[in-house]
Amino acid sequence: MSFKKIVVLLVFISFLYSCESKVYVAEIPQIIPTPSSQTINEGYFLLENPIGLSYDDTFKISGDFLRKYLQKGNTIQLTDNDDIQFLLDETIENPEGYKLSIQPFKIIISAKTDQGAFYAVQTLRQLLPPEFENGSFSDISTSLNTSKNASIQCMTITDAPLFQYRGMHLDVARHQFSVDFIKQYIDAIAMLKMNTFHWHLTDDQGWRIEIKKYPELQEIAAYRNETLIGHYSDQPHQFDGKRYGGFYTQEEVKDVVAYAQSQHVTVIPEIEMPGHAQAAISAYPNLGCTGEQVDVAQKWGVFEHIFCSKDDTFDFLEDVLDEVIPLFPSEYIHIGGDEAPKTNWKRCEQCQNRIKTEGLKDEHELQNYFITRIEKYLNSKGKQIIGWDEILEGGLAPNATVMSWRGTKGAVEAAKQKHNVVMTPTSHCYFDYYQSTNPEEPIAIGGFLPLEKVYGFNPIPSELSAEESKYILGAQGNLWTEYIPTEDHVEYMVFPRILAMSEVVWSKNENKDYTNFVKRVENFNKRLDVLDINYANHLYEIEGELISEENKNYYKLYATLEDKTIYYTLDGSPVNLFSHTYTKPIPITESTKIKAAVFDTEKRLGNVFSETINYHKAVGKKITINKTPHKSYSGCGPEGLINGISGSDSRYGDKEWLGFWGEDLEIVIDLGENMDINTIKTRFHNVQGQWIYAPSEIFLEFILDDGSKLTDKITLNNDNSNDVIDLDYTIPKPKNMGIKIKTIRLNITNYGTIPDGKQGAGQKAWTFIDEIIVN
Ligand code: NAG
Repeated sequence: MSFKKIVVLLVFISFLYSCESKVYVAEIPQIIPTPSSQTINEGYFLLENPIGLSYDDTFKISGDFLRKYLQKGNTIQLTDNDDIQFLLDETIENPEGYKLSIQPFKIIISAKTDQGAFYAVQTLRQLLPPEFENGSFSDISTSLNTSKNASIQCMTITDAPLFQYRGMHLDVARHQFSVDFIKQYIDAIAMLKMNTFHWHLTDDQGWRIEIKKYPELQEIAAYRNETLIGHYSDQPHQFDGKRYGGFYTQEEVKDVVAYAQSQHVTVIPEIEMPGHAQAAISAYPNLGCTGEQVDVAQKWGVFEHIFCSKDDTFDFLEDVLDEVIPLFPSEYIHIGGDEAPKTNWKRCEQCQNRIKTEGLKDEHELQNYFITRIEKYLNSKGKQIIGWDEILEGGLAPNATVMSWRGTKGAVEAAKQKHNVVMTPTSHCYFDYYQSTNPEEPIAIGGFLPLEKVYGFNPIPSELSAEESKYILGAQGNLWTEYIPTEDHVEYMVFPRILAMSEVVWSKNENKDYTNFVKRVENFNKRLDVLDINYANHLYEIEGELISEENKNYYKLYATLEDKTIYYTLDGSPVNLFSHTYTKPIPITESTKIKAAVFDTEKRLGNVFSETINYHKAVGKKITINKTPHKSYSGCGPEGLINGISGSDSRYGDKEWLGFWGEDLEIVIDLGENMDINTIKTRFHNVQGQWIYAPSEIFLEFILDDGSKLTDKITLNNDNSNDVIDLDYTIPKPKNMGIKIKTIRLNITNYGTIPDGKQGAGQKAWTFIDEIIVN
């Protein structure tokens, strides 16, 4: 210890003693993702110039990263002493694990690999004041006065990831983002100890990677003439009339890949096949089955122009892969495989010939032939393939890794066949879905994936045994960008959900706790502010639920952050600091409009929560459904269908809607007493692009007070593009005859297997049902 340091220590100790009220009580640091174990020790490491940093080539990437990080803003003078020291520790089991020991005059980073040490550095980074992020922490000599800020609490952290694959995906085909932004995206991935960037480079709406042998990919496939304005469901479709596009040159790709390597992030490129290929086919029509000249797609969805299975296509794809392979050191190449309608293959002579000569059963086996042939080629070049779970269709290519996105069924199937799996189910990993029910949210594709749901994701499907679970490599957050044209908007969709995902893939289940997590998010947001990263902030929003106890109904409010005070009104009037303070569930006896918000001592912190309870005759009564809602869309349970609250029009995943996959339903509402009932209303979601189809037929049965029954059959017109289909039924009663009803039964027939020519053809349709309003 240098003489100077001893003096500093003495000054510091006398400072602490001189102002007792300032004695600092150590808190567990607010690190995201939360480490495996952290122990607080006495004392501080003072950030005091000069600071020694020493490491050798074993820790080149992590050491260089820390050096650069500390030198932002030029406040810290680094020497090559060993105040901060990197040690090789072969006893650490997990190659990505590390130990970080903060001592009064030393910081020791121990790891078995540079990557492990890199994650220690990311933890250390979060122990420093946020201002270090942009070098605006200007005066480290102030450390003596602000022990909490510029000195680090002594502690020991031992840490390692739960999963080896920790990914984030970005679609640059629907909208493209600058190289600088892609690097910032990689920065965020690395900061959160994630290690994979899945770069979705080609799709129907644009081909974004330079392939020198095929110049028309750059000239034609990289540009679309115009783009759909607003949401796909807005009718009629309107277009902006502006040419849109661009591509990354191979030099830019190399630059991005090298940048990612300098942060221990692997870049997996995705070249989509055989579907989502319309951009490529627009440049080289011969690659399709019909030879037709098609445009680069200008709207979103699934397109029938897919790669033909003729040899010319394979020649093209092999040439493309020959240029892609040397750019990406990654073991994996993602070959897409999703959403390939077989319409053209069915009527294509060459594809039908291929089916015959290869002895294939049908077009699904042809899909398998396609993927397996590409896999063989890539394996021969030392690469492995990953594909979306449709690659299970017609048999799985021998060495393929499956990316399970349509729920977890694909994952279970693949793991049971001893194939590796990466989990990205739409229900928990699609960051293009809405994250709040707030009507002011920017437009999103649909769905509903709030922070808490991401946080609660367990990548291991419950159907798997411990042995089979080993095939689950990890999980990934996906960002499809149909509705995300700007970089700010990308950040908004990604943050804070990426924070939750980082903890899903890194932290042990027993260390996870949502209440504690959101507090850490609140703290982390300060770092994002300094980093100038845009994020959605729904931390100060409120949630509510109707509860029924002993035949009485109450409304319960919850704040995301438990330490905040909720104020509310019940007459729809604006909420302010003079409104009621919420202390216990509010009795509800009539239709009510609740407004509520979280305030600190002087101002409102978040958006105003507003909920309308439409008090109808079934509210709080008994309801049973013969099927359990799908676990990803179980809302607030069957009771949610008679809680007086309707779901939002666009967010079928909110807690008021219930989702069932391919099942017929019987719903019984027991009113408990005979009532005069005239109408039954409900709604079904019908967003066919997401395989949600309103049912065509519903049978209604009413049991009257004398035990007799009234029945009726209702036919719904679901063959249109309305997102929501209403059922609005008035009970036909003979004139002047009052009838009393005690039980209502609805038998809802699922739409069935989705027919050819419709989105999701061949799949089971989803049924989504909202509030059943009885009056
Ligand atoms: C799916 C498509 C994707 C689209 C996204 C939107 C996969 C594997 N495929 O329909 O092209 O952008 O959903 O959420 O996700």
